Amino acid sequence: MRGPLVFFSKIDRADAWVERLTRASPGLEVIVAGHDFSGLERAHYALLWKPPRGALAAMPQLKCIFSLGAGVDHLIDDPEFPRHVPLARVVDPRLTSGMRDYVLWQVLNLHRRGPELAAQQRNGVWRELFYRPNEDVRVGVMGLGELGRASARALAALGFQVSGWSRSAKTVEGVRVYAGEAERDEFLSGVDVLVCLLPLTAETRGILDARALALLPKGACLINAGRGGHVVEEAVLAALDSGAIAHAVLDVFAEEPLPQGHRFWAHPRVTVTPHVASLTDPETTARTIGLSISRIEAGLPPLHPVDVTRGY
Ligand code: NDP
Ligand code: OXD
Repeated sequence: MRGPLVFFSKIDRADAWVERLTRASPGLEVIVAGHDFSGLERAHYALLWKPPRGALAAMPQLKCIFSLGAGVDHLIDDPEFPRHVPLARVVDPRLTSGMRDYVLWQVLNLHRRGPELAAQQRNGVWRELFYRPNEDVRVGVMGLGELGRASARALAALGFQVSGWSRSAKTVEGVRVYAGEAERDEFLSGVDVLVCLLPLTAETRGILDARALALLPKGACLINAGRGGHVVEEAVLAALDSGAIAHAVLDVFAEEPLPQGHRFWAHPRVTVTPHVASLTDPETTARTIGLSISRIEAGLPPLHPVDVTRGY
């Protein structure tokens, strides 16, 4: 007997998700949870984005937990996360193309000196700003997973010199690849624009600290669309203030929403976007979740399972 799916997200449209989920899984009971998770003991499935701590412990009969995003740190950081329950994440062509486009947009904007041109316009200044050929610009992508690989390939197709870094060795056409701790410093020291698309795990938290930023060539730019916890905020601000880093594009933050008055908001060389680099599409994702539920009911694992021990 298939029990209900509990949906929780403070930012996504619950009505749209309920409609898509019930279309993808006819007969599935979907319960939209508020902040109080009591009374949900019957749940067999949970689809969650940043649930309150302890929420998962209130659902002891779960057969699978679905992250409403590609990242799962918002779930497994909960000390009460039930590690014996299968966990699945979003892997979806629309999420991937959304991120690819964000990375292309931000890299091109930095390369073509968009922030400086915008400042010139604000000040009524007409001055030609020159830019280098794409082939002379080195872009490095940290994380060569679903999102990193697609972004790296698209950057290479535009003619940039692209490198990538991941935990295990990879082959990505047109991309110079580095792997593991041993090759991280060499990777960082050869990038003019660094794009972070890592998952947040015990190993990657704070990975972009003062030491790592100091390895980048002077005047390099940073784009962080992974998680806020990847950067040490004070180190980024210090590198910007000293000119070691020319510009930082930040989509994700240690605290979201980014608190009012935070220095990132008004820093002239920081671009802030509100965690919109790519968005989960309810239509396609609900279909995948429907397939996963059918698989689980048939005794199979869900699609796109997460290795909880590894953290991604
Ligand atoms: P994947 O799991 O497909 O890829 C993760 C990549 O990171 C892999 O290449 C992996 O290496 C690498 N990696 C993990 N740990 C380490 C480590 N310790 N050292 C070096 N490399 C490491 O994830 P996705 O590409 O699907 O997503 C990446 C992240 O993007 C998400 O976890 C999320 O935080 C963020 N995201 C942000 C969004 C936004 O709107 N800002 C939207 C969607 C996702 P290996 O290949 O060897 O396993
Ligand atoms: C995700 C995100 O993990 O939106 O999908 O950050």
